[in-house]
Amino acid sequence: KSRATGHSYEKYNDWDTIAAWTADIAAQNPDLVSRSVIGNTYEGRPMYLLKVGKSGPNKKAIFIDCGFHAREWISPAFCQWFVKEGVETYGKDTVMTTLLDNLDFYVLPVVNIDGYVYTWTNNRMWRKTRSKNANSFCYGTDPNRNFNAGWCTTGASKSPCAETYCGSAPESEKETKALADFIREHLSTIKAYLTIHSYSQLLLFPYSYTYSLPSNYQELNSIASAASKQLASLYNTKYTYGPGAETIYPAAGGSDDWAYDQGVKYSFTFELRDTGRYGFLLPESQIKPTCEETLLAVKYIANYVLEH
Ligand code: ING
Ligand code: ZN
Repeated sequence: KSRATGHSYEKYNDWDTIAAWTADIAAQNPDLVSRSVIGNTYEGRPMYLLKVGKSGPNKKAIFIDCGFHAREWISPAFCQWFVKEGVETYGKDTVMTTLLDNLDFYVLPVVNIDGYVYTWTNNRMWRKTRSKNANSFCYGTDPNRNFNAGWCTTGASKSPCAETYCGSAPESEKETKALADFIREHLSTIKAYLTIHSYSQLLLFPYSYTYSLPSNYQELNSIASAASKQLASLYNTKYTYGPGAETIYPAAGGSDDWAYDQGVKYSFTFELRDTGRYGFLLPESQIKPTCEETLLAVKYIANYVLEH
């Protein structure tokens, strides 16, 4: 039975509601979902990770994270939606059943929890973490400039007051360190890395820190093309896809580039709806259609990874 937490898949949920939801969905689906903690945030909040899949031997895994950037509220909404779809359609939808029988999905519903809380309480447009910076009155590091992938060489700032501050060192943030540690510890099983941002309707893949193309560029490009086509099949939402540097802007220290260079050869950044009309303030009425179309793209990529 669900608790009276006020959780809704078609609303933006605050952190306490999401945290309670992670406990509930795991308790209600013990054969499909388990919860762990991969670390604590700067302000001390536990970083809950959901493992979604039927237990079995030697399973490949796909890592999906949401909520890198605090103000991109549609992103955590998608991670919640994805887990819901898994538990509700397992045994009914043949594709989802095959995916969960043969793969494990590690879903991190909110990476930057402190920042997310801050967008609910103080500043709806906050992007960064909430760590204190030495010798500055400004707070926070951009978690997507804080990974060890050409760290702070392009499209990032060394100024603690900048929105793209790369931090004092790679993985200086407790949140990025916890995520990176988890991926390093599970590199033998993790075959794909998906990180969900908004907005712009883009499907990006490496590299963003350099204009050089990844070794499997052609494969990534054709996966992105097919996934975008799947996504558009529902509501005709148009996505642009390609390597980050040329498709959006050069930017070093991103998690997708880092995961790729660790050997996770299917690494993608989604930039969900819209293209700017509402931007980060995407109305709740668009949560369901956005999540449904995105799910088609994610299922396509997961199925590709399963078969390759
Ligand atoms: N966009 C991403 C950002 O962090 C990105 C784009 C993707 C940069 C991958 C680097 C690597 O700026 C948003 N909206 O956050
Ligand atoms: Zn973002």
